[in-house]
Amino acid sequence: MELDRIAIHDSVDIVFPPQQLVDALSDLPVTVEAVTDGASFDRTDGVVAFGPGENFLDAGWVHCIRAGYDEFDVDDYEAAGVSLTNSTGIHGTTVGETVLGYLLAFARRLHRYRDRQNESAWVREPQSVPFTLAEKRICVIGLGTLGQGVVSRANGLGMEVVGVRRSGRETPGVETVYTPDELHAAVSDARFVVLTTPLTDETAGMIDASVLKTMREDAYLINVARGPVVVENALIDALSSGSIAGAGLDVFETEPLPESSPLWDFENVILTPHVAAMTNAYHEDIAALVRENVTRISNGDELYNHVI
Ligand code: NDP
Ligand code: 7N6
Repeated sequence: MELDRIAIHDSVDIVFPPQQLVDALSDLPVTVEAVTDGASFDRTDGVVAFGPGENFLDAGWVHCIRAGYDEFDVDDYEAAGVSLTNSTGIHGTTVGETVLGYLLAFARRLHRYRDRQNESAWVREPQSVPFTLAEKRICVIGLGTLGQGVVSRANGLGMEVVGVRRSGRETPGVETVYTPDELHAAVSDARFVVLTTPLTDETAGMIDASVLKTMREDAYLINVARGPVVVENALIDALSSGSIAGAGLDVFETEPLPESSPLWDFENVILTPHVAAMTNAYHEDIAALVRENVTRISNGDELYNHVI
């Protein structure tokens, strides 16, 4: 492919101002400019965007600034002969630290003390409630960039780490790696079940009522993957009946989470608005990925992180 221009689509603004990426790539030997919806493209254009957009199939290459490219119709890209690349590989630290935050808050009760601080209330949790993470079992479902970011931090806390991955491949820091058909066995004795898989036909609805029922009553579900990996109504039922202890949720079936969702009202749920990966350096990580592929395009090499 011949590359003359990189168009930074304004959909990236949900994560960083487009101009930050324009500036970070300004030394490239191609035109780099911000564009909005309605812009037209041709086969010499690369487009950097948050999600799918108008006229993208006219470009030569589209780079998604997210790891999860589930909103893109991959078949359309293949049929149009347009390269699609994603941003897996950059979120291990951000999401790993966010998950660590949920774990520490639940164990050390920080979310409850913040609730009470809002009411100027000096009230201690019952003695039986706080616990430590050391030696507790965590099950990480999906052992790629996000999963390994969680695993290394859980290792650092002295937790017992098990996991699930499609291939069942051995993974550093994970004592037992299960395959998806062993999901119930994997979650059954874990105090924390952390979801770090892509949203695919296989993972949609993977955490359903039967999996939630298999989890321990004192277990927490953490979802930093995609909302539809969990059957949200089944989760609400499990939280209402106390069949699990709580949940840390960054992603939801519908985003933004509707005001009417019961999930807002559980004191044992920590909700974050799809920000587990947010960082003021996000544009730098994207710039490095784009730069790598500009080099590969000029050398005629296969694109890094290519989906299509
Ligand atoms: P990776 O491709 O690095 O890792 C995906 C992992 O999921 C792999 O270990 C893979 O197994 C495993 N997997 C795939 N299918 C299944 C399955 N059916 N059952 C169990 N494991 C499975 O992706 P990332 O870690 O970079 O990102 C994962 C997802 O997290 C993204 O697709 C995105 O949806 C979400 N995400 C959310 C963010 C947020 O802001 N909340 C930020 C970044 C990502 P194997 O390796 O064996 O094939
Ligand atoms: C940007 C979120 C992904 O899939 O959804 C995430 O990479 C990105 C803060």
